[in-house]
Amino acid sequence: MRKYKIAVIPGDGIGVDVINEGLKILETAKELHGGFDFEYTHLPWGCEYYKKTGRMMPEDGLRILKDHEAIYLGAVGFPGVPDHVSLWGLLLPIRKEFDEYINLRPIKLLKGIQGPLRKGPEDIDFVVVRENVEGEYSGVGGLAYQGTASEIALQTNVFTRFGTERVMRYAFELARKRKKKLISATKSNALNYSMVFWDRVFNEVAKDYQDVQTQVMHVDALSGYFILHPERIDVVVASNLFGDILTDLGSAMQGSIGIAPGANINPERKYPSMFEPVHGSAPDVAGKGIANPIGAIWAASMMLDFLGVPEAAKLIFDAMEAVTEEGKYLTVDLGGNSTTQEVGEAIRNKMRE
Ligand code: GGG
Repeated sequence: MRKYKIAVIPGDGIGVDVINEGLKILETAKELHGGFDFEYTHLPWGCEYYKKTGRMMPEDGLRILKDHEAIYLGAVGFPGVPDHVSLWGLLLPIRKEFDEYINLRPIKLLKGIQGPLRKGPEDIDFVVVRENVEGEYSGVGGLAYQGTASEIALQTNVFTRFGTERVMRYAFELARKRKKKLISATKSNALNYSMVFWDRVFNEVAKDYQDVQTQVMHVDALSGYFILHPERIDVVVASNLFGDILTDLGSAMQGSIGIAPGANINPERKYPSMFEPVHGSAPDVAGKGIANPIGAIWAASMMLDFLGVPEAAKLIFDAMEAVTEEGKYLTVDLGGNSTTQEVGEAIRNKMRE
């Protein structure tokens, strides 16, 4: 029996509710599929932990996580702790330390969900490959002359050849397995060093993938293209910031940010990869039991796929989509009135059918 060591960090706000449902789904998948088991390490890290200790995770937190095959994360951030402190205290160090340089975010309209565009599930089905450890989120910068009229803030974008090339290659390989179409999100007309470099590396790597049809689009124009012609999109490769923004737009196209999953992957499997819903902790909804668990459940499905049990991943995905298609159990963000637990239970029941 294969046993997977999973570190579970529900984090803050609705993270706790949705990860709870995700864990129940994982248990059902294990029971129905058979042949694998989980060993969970439950880690109560996040803003509450910060309020008690002054840290989002213990000093040896990354060492503790390293001993796992995957990390299942809910959400980070809560009033009382500045957002940049919570993000840089937990989520971003994990991505960087474990070289999770691919952030994979499927933008797929599930059956039964209307979405804000007049498009069907066959029209919205693409993937954004976001560079996840450098670029605009490299954390390099500084403040000077604070509190004076001359105050300045610098935030440096770091694009390395190594980091840029590897994310491009990953995106080309993914496109090869799909419809062989890849769009690179750029802004090289204004960002005359970083994005000119990004374009140059993209065009160089493209020479090794002549079978993949490529397009280079400025990120502002690409945002409009998402809305107007999603059916023409297959795979998008984007820098850290552009990918973050584009995938929030994509999640709205999916009908709700509550649905969207994300996988932070170290493709070499040298370190644990991390799976999370795209949404944050939503303090306004926290504790009400109405958060949509689908993003977290879909992330659990992506985790099983990554761990090497694609049939169990598909069992979860199909059940999830059967529930949205039926439309009987939906949370408030999708126009329903079901609770987080009711949606989770409906998905587990579908898995058993
Ligand atoms: N689900 C994890 C979470 O809380 N994400 C909120 C967030 O601000 N994420 C930023 C990012 O993905 O870079």
